[in-house]
Amino acid sequence: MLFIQACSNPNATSKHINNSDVLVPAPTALKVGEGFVNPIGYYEQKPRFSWQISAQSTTQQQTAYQVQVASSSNFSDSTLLWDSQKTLSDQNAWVRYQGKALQSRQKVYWRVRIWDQDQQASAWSEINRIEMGIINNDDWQAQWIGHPAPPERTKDSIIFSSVKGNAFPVPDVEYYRPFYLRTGFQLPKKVKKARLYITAKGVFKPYINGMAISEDAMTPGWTPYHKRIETLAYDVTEFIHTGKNALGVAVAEGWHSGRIFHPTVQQPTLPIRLLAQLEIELEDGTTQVIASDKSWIASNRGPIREASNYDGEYYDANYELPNWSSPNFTAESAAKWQPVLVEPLDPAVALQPKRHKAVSTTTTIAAQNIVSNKNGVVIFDMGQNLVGVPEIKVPAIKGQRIKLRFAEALEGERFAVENLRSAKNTDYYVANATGPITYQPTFTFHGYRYVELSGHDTSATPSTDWITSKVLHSNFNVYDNFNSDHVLLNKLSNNVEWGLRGNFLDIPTDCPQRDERLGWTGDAQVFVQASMYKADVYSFWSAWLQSMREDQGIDGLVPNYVPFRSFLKSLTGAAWGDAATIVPWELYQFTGDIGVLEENYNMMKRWVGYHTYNSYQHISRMGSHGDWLQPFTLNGTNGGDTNRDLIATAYYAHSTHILAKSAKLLGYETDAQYYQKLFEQIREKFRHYFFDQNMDLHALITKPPLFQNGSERKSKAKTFSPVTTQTTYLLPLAFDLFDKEEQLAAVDKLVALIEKSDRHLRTGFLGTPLLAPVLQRFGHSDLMYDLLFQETYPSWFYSIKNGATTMWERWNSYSLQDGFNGEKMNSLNHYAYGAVASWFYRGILGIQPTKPGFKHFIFNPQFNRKLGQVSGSQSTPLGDIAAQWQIQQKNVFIELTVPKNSQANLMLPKVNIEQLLFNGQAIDTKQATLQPGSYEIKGTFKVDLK
Ligand code: RAM
Repeated sequence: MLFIQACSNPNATSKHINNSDVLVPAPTALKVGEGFVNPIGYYEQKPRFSWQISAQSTTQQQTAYQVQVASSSNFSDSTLLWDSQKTLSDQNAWVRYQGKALQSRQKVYWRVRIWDQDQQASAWSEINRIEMGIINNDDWQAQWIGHPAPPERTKDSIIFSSVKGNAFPVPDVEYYRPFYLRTGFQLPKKVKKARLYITAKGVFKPYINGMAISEDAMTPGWTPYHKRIETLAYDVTEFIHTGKNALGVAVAEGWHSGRIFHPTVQQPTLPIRLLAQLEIELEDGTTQVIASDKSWIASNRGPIREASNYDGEYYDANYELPNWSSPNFTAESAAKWQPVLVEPLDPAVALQPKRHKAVSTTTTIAAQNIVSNKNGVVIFDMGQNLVGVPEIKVPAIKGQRIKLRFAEALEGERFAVENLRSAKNTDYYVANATGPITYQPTFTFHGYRYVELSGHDTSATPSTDWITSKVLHSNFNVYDNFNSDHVLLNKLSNNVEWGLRGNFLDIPTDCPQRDERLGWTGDAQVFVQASMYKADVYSFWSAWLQSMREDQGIDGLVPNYVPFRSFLKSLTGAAWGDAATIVPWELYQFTGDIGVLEENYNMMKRWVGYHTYNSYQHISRMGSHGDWLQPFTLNGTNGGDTNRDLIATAYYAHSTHILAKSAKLLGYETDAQYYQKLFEQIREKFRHYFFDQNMDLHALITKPPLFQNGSERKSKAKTFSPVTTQTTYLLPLAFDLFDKEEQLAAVDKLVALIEKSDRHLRTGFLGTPLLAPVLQRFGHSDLMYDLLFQETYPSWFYSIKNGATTMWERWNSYSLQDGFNGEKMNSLNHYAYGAVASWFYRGILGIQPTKPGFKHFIFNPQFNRKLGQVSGSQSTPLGDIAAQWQIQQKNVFIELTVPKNSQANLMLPKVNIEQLLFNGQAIDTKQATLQPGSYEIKGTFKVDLK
């Protein structure tokens, strides 16, 4: 194999370089932690620093770096807090600060320079900043405040009474009434700087001097509130001025106080509270702190009468509170408000800066079409199943109630809402005058494609500009990074993106529309990899992992959903709780950040301990939801036919293997050896316990006893006849549980099963994501293409042929002909089956990481005659990897960009390379290690493409 050194820019003259005369451009793309740029309200006391080699630079590989952190932007000696000095290393990301831990509100400056392959130093980077949030409870002066009305949940709902026709026969919906809080303050001097630190038990929206200070929604988001509540920090300097000012905050129940799941589930009373601290620095250097305390006043007689995540919002304009958040609020108005109720901070509940971006409007979508307008009821089609809120601009009649309902699909022209179960997803607006109104709900979100409007002024002719939708999700960047010449494949990629958007609303949820919307761990572990290809979601996942650590039981149990609420059932299951090992591991593979393994190692280890506790002689007896929603089950259950002990034991082995590898990377040698041995023992046992010599399942398998001491299961049956499924083979093949020869036999069995089902998948949540990696690894990418390109049930394209604009929960959730399939649990926005999108990048496009963080990757596109052209990119800590390929008869044209500080190997087994050009210059090789730069490859196929 040849080693190609990409030639440096021939125009660059080489000369001696000193610091004032640097040719090597400064590093760029400076980031802190999991991707923050100049953060305000930062969370990490020992931040990690990342940068990239400038794309313009002739530097190919970094050989050393120097990071400096200082309390002043002049970096004078006396202000230096940490200087890494010149450190010989190619690491350009996740370099950990080693100075004194940063404290609440501390502001620091940082910069970096690097040395290239010729030991030349770069210029210093631009100076970036970090401003810490309030990191300790003790650093708050504010107290929790709330409305003095009794904290009980109330049932006197104006709108959500008589829940009829739902899957769950329920009493009237209970809710907390939203309320408004305010205070006024006077400033003698000009403002230099102002920060608002704020959070709620519930959800909040802050206003200063009559203006909303941010676009964030549903803040502070959802964490295990009994242990930790995230706080937000805002730069509000612009909103405050000399003289009279006012701070007002509206609050509602959100996840904290609102119901979780359907209303038959008994839930505790958790009142809504606000915590706010406005810190103002005046020009003369004095400071003023406006903190939530007993001087504030509250009103629950404002326009947002009711608000609930599941049920919607009720806005009555007759209750509007003029000037409530501005200094012009009159004493007369104030007299109708009440003094607030005050509670101290609870030392057991940590207040910590939010460690990922808050939810915000990321896109606005206009209604595409009016589907029907009958008897004063208008149905709008947004053209896309989405998650967010509408903004309506509608003619209203005084005193009349405008009603908005939301549905994911129609059945003919019927507005089908049964799959929302008990979630009412209904917004109301009561007009206080006749004429056009504009309204957007504040404290709710809906999953929908269609909007039904009624109660408006029906003398006006509706038009599509009456409704736009504000798409809400955690405010990260979604990449537009995959394209091909195949319409359905592009649509699938797009649907996966919409599934991601819709279910990344502060936490990763199963679905965004019905009375569930929970952080199901199983769904998350199957989708994490695909999500990292599609969006900048590292901080999103890391934040959720913190909640997972907090929700882990003392016995190591990791719940089925995170955040967990103790009043909910369904504690854990294999493959679900295994998110504890799989999510950190996948994040590490993508980023190369050992920090994520460090942070989660203890949780991973305790989870494996829980597995061990639930196993008998290495066979797991942990229950699970099984290969959830497998199509064509023999047993007719949602859990599918794949044997549960086999699933649980495969995951036990897999998690143990991940743990062993993580221990090794972290330098925990004893653990590494112990868990590697344990992995091998489980693996050995797994093969013989479940499979015979022909690699078929044993006809009868003994059930493992339920208890550690070997005593039996309660059930009389001691054995079971297992059913062989595609997932039966996919799990051990993907998790490396077979020896070489066994592998080949197992692959044959798997392929035969797929052939037998007419080249269709028969897999649920667990098996489906493994199809592509397993089939590619064992040389069956063409079969994967067949599965992927099927248009009949069950397949990905089947949903698209039936109008899908998102990923569905079931392979047959809906059909154009029959509408919803009748199952009560049936969402049209579930990301799990979108896991296949990983293969678009890893397989079809061919970018396979071989070292964490894409420090090295293999370029190994899977050509198939179904596709003539594919292009895409992958964002990495080193920069973007971009690739495209195009097939014309027997020829293939490839373009590949290897980012700085990375390397790649070509693997084009089906292709004779005719020409390999680097920056236009011919390179005479067929297989090569490619250095950073852009390459063009021209080849001819050795074989006829399938
Ligand atoms: C459903 C959820 C989720 C799945 C569990 C087992 O309620 O929607 O997707 O993980 O069941």
